[in-house]
Amino acid sequence: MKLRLTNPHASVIQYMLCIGIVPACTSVPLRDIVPPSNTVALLIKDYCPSAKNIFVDIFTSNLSAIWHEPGYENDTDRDGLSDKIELEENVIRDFNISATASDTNNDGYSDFVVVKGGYRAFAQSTFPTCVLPNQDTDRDGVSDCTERFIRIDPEYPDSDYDNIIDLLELRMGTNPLDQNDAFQDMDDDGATNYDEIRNNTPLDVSNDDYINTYSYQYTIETVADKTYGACYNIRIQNIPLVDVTNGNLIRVFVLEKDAKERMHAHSVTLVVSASIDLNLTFIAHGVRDQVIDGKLLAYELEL
Ligand SMILES: [Ca+2]
Ligand SMILES: [Ca+2]
Ligand SMILES: [Ca+2]
Ligand SMILES: [Ca+2]
Repeated sequence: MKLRLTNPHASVIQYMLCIGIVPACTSVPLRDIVPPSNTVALLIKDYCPSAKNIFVDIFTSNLSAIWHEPGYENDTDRDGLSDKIELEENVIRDFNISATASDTNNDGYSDFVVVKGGYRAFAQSTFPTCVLPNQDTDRDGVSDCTERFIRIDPEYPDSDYDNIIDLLELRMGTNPLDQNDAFQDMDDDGATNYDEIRNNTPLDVSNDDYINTYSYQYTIETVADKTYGACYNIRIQNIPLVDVTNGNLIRVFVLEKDAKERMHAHSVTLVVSASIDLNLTFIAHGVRDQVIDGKLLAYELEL
């Protein structure tokens, strides 16, 4: 069941209301505690913020997976909708989407926008023309076309100034236009929405031993002082992989603020085959919006 709102921010507000194909914000029995069968770690060595910028925080997301009650589910096309949702016959029929294409009708607006906004197939032809579907001016992982369409800021990675970038608010279920929701605790489990997004735990199911096995672990070490700020070694451990055919795409966002307190987002993207059978640590040197191809194993590994 979908609730269709007429408010111009409807598609944004709906995220927060947990409205979707599944019942909203309910508690359901959890699976037996089985830790992820495979995890990877990423060590970012010698990350130095741009001159005069200060390091704010780091966020990680395996874009090939998404929490969808009751578990951590595959998202083969990395659009923020689980395969489970996108393989439901009524959803395919109503929304004209698929589990293997993030933008099934190729109009520049992802299946996520279509489903979360409640735009059924007949309504999608009314969307504004998107000329540059891959343009992402603020580097927050959400295209300019989409940001304009859902009325968030395409030129600023954190539209509501709560230090969580727009992509992760959309994927995880907070409202990218509500500055107050970051430090609320939607599921009353003692972890703020901010911490849940940072650590990869669901906002609408109380954390328990099963969920905690999926929680990222961060270690941030200051390695050198510079005239303006410091440099860091950042280790992210326990990044769970899922078994998808096209590899897991893991993106780590590093947020900086400049002297005028403006936020800037940079990222490291790691593409790693789900078939690797070791718990590896990949190493990135700095954060330069680089992509590391974990299929080739042609980069530095810490074993
Ligand atoms: Ca999907
Ligand atoms: Ca963007
Ligand atoms: Ca935000
Ligand atoms: Ca919580």
